[in-house]
Amino acid sequence: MTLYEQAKARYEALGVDVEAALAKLEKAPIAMHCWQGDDVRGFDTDPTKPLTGGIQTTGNYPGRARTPEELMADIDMVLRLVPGTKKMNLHASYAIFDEENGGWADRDKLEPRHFKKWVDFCKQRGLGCDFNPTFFSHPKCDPLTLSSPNEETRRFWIEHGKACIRISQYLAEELGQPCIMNIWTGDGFKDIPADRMGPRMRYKAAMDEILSEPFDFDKVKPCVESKVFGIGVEAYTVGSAEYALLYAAQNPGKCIPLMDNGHYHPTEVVSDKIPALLSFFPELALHITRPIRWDSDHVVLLDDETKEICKEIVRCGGLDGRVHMATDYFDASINRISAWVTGLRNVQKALLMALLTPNDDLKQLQDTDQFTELMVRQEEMKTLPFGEIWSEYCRRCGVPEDGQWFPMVQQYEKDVQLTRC
Ligand code: RNT
Ligand code: ZN
Repeated sequence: MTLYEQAKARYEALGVDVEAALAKLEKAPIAMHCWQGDDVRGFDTDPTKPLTGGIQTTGNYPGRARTPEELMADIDMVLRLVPGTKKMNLHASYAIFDEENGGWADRDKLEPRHFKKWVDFCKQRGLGCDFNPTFFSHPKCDPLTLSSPNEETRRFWIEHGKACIRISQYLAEELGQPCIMNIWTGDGFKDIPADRMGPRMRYKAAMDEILSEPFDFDKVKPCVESKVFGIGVEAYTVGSAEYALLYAAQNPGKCIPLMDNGHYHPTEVVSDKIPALLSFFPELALHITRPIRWDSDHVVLLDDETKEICKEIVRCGGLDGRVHMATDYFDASINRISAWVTGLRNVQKALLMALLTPNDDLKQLQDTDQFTELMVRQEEMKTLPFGEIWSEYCRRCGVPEDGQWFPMVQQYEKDVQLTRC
């Protein structure tokens, strides 16, 4: 018996169908955020200007992708090292301008043609693509966007949102997979506001206008992402948790809620919110990240909360299309490819662990008040030979096992990334 077969037998003794788990995981799409590769800078504004919107990358590790070609090459490297079904996740600021498509266009004037190169990239690799309007790092942030009291500012950003709906529809149609289009703004105030409701009413009206742009909800899934605070907007964010959740609740068939697990108070957990939301919403979207003390967007580790989030995704039927998963983190202090790969592989690992759990049996113990046995069984799961199943999964997906991929990143860093300085 191989090590895999031995490990498989251990899980099967607990009633787990290992083959079914592997097959299910391989099909579950995870959207890979393009912005880990270049520290969220994009290609449409001056890359030397700092990020705005309350988000921040820290670190100046060498090798940042500076052009679409470099970013695509880096993404290709990541795709080779991460098992399972990936899709791309682009921000509008990653529009590619060239002479053929008329050169630079401002965000309110973006068109599908500015994403044609990404479509070609995705088609060649069989990937779907998610999308995000970019309401930050732009001179038209005053600093508010969709909630600005300035009519001209608001109009500009509404037009951006509508343009992004059209681009999302184009991506979905070209690639034959739904496009999750996430609306997040960093709108908020550093200090105690005098009017908390006005900005929210303006944001709501602006969202209504954006979503009045025609789209097919089977193809384009607009989301709204909430946040508790950001750097420079410590006192108040317009798109708070209640605001975003209720906006989505009031717009069924038009908007779904997106939870980023860096966007809550430190003792709140998204794992518990997943079943709460799925009790009401047919679908929800996630940004999987790792907050340390605040929304620091650290690389996702195989930590307890990541595992718990993935357990809830699996148990609540999330892999059957109800939960749209995406990663969202940006670490500029380590090799960016390694950051991407580590986080994406960890999401895959946590999902596999959840799929290798005898969830029905454990539920049965809970429903029959057998909490002593439930604790023992759950604890014993933790020392099963998971690594052998994971290695087998990597082999079947044609990607390197743990221990094999990092030397490839080191080589790529030497050959490619370090020549960029
Ligand atoms: C910011 C939000 C948002 C961004 C990306 C770049 O706190 O999490 O999702 O990280 O859109
Ligand atoms: Zn996010």
